[in-house]
Amino acid sequence: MQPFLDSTDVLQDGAELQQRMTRDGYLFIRRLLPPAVVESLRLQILAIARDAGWIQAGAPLADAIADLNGSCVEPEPAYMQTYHAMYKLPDFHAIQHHPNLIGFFERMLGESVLPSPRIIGRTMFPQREAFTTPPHQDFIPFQGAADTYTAWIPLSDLPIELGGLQVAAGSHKRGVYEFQPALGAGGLGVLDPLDGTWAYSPFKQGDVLIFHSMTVHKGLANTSDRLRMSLDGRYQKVSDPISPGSLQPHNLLSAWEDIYADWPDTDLKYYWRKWDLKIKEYDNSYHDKRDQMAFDMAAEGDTRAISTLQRIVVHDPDPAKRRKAEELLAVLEEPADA
Ligand SMILES: O=C(O)CCC(=O)C(=O)O
Repeated sequence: MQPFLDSTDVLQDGAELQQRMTRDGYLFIRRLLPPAVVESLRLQILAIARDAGWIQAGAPLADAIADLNGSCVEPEPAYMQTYHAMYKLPDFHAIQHHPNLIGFFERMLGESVLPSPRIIGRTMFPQREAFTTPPHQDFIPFQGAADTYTAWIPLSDLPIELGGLQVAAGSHKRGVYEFQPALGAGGLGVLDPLDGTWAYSPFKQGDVLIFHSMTVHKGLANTSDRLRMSLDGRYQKVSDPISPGSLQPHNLLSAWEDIYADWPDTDLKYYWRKWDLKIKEYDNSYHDKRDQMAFDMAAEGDTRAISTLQRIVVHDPDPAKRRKAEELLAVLEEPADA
């Protein structure tokens, strides 16, 4: 595996950032965010994780030593309940608007930038390697403009045992790849192994990995004894279209009114309403295909369908489809190392 190309030295050069993004489909910037800003948010999130029983009570909070009795994965109800409390933190959202991030995207895109309200937080328990994020393209879940970019922000240093994220350099030039249901975030995996293209480096707190919505990327397993926490936020030109779902909270179980209920007065609330955004309807065909494949695989006893079925149960508007997913989940066993 090759190390990330480090673009920290061209951070102020918008044309060079755009050129490298066009060529490689990703940019890796050391200390794009001040570590103190990231650490402050991490400790707030960890306090919620401790209250949920995700962290060993006797160990220092900052060490984030996992309590495996609390182990869960998105979108299981136990995970979503705690995630909801994290999602209500104002700093969870404010970090996406940090001037260093906005300035970076303005230079690269050459115009005003829209941070997508649907920011995502992830907690990866150790010893759930089967649920490591499979290779995928963010275009399928997010859609809107293909020229949408993800900023992946680890909340701590990530030495290799904590895992992290890998990107397939140059993979953004070939449209949407063939996929099938897979365990882990998103519930689908790209079939092409993309051998020889994978890039990864250990992260330091404050480092940010940015990639195009068509760039294939995947998780690296957390083999440590600690929780791995990260955020991923999306950015695009204000003038480009966005899908309705990108304007909704990621946890979906609540509305913005609920998330904002205890916030002080801040212009971060509903910040996107100041623009006259172009809305582009979501194309459900990718998820319809994924879901049908998951039903077929589950009927054969294939446990790789589990994450897709869990997503149907939580998110699908069709009660018959939700019921079918529940029935299939009830008879599928989790993979042994999960
Ligand atoms: O953090 C992860 O494991 C997955 C993140 C991801 O896939 C993303 O940011 O699009």
